[in-house]
Amino acid sequence: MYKLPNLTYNYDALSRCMSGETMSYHYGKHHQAYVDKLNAALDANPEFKDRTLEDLLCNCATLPESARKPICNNAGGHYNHSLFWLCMSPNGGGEPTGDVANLINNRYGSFQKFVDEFTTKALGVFGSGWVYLQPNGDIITTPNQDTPLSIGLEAPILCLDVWEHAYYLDYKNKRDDFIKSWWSVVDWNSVSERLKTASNDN
Ligand code: MN3
Repeated sequence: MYKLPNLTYNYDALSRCMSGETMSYHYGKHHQAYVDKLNAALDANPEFKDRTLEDLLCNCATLPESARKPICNNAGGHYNHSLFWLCMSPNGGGEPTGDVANLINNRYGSFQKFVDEFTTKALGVFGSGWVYLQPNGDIITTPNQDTPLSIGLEAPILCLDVWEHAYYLDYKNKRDDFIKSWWSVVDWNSVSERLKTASNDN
């Protein structure tokens, strides 16, 4: 049985970017719904119950047609949101240092150019989807709740939810204002930990 991951901060702890109301709906209702529907999909397809979340996502294409959508969409929603909460902290913001700074500067020239590129991609997501920074420095997007794993890529080290439910209560239709303020809560320490894990795995 999948469960919501514990948050390491209160609902209103990120209020310089997202209100407590948004957090409580986003985590308590939207993320919870992906967890509940994933569990229901696995109840209906018990032969996949002992697979890990990552294994399900990496092998979406091989799941039988009837199980694929309910398992992959909801496993993706659970995976994406679990990562999203880790990418933010009340102590976040500022600029990365160390290996993350090197990755970004080598690839984009400066932190600001990286922010501009990530923002452009985030604004370019048509409808609902996600933006990711990959361990190799690529910035990629997925539609809906697809994940990098489900398209054969490595686990991302940073992600941003650009579904309307992530910002509509606080910013209405202004996705650009949401993205601008999101940088003030990004937890670069957690990004750095994931980059280390990715380098060790390779
Ligand atoms: Mn969401």
